[in-house]
Amino acid sequence: NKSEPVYCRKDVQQHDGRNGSVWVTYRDGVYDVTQYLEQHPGGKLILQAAGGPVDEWWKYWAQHHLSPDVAAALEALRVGRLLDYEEEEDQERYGRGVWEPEQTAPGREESRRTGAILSELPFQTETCISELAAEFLTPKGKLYVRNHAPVPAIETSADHMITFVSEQEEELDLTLGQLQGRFPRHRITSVLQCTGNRAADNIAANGYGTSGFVGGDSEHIGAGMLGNASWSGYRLDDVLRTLFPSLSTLATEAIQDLHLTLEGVDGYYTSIPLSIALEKSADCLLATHMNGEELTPDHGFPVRALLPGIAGARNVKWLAKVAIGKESDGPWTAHYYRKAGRSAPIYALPLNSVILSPEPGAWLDESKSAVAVKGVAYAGGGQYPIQTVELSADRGQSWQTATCHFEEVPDDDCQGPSRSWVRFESVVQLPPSGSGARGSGKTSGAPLTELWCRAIDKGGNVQPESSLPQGGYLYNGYHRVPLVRSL
Ligand code: MTE
Ligand code: MO
Repeated sequence: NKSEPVYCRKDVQQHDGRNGSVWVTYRDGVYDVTQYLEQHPGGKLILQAAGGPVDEWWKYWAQHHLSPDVAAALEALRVGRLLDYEEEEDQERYGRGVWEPEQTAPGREESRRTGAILSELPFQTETCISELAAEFLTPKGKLYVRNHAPVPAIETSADHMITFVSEQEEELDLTLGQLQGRFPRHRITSVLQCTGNRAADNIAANGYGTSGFVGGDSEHIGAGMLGNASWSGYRLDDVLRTLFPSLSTLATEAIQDLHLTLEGVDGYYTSIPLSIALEKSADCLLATHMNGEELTPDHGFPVRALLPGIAGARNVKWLAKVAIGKESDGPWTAHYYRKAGRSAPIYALPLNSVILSPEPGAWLDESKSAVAVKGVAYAGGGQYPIQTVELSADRGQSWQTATCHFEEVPDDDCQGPSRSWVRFESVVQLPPSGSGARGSGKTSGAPLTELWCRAIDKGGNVQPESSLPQGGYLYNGYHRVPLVRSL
């Protein structure tokens, strides 16, 4: 379009949001995104690109590259053409230091070995089920990684600063060294689970499921965006009540209205109800260590929120700011990680259990009458700990009780119900060959049977046969593992 206005980079720079209008450039286009700010799923985060090229920023929040919607939305906002320029000169003038290419973070090689890589940048993995079955405490290199952006380069632990904000009192900057001098350390053993774990099962049951992961479909997301570790650091309730004494004078109703926004150095932020953060039995931590060792960069070095029983998405890594106030209006609270119909943000994880061995599709000798089964069960954010796990080899007609191992970490300081997983095992009797539940058994590769498992908590709650769609997240129906007959 020849009649289109032409702009140089300086012109675009004028529209960096400070004068109320926001322009960005993409390839040879100049776009006025001012009106779009309200609709943008990422909210005002787009301001990070204001007055300059949006590509760099897209590289950072990588989901944009994969969505044709984004390009279409942008094209509608085109106001002109960008003048050609020397690549080199642009680098110098517009290079933004924060978006350095990601370093190979320590521990990442092991993640590559033990997990299926969902994407390299941002780095995302799902741990292989066989790796999860091996230990009670998932080692750091085996815990799934779910990043939304590049890992921020943070060198220091003791000097790393967290800003604490409340509406009532003055803002406080405290380094981890200062927190260490003021607060006792505590250890909590807990599961960490991505809201999108078991997305494939959700798709099979409900036709829709999402891991929310950046870059593609979720049909392959099994049960490996899950791990169990012993986390240590400072209790969030301790820290907040000490730093903000006025919290203790607030009425319960006033607390009910407040939220705690947790913000990471990478720019990711989300909130949880303040009542959860202040609840002793919620056992929330500002965690600096995992299984007795410093966090690795991928898991939030030097400090992350560890919120037992609460969806992984709220467990903000590389914590920079902790603020009491309104519910976050950021994308990861207001747009993603919400319940059915986007009705409300997801917080608590549901009661769940998964079979870790045998793996789906495992071959079973036709002559065998029993199979050894192993797995894990956890209470999520529920009120009651795990009571028992049941297994079925005849599609729910009969159930056999598994043996649960209620392991404990000796110095665990958990005040509420255990948020750790419970490992279970059993030798499950298979229905006699030829019975309907085992299939005809004559075709090579035909499913022989399915193993099902379900967890029951001490309050009598039973994991459901199939769970309703929760915005595509949090599937907790019976875990079903198809087994295949051998020749
Ligand atoms: N915190 C920050 N700052 N940035 C992130 O991208 N991802 C969240 C959460 N905290 C994320 C974050 C999501 S969706 C999950 S599931 C967990 O971190 C994953 O933690 P892990 O990578 O240590 O397993
Ligand atoms: Mo997640």
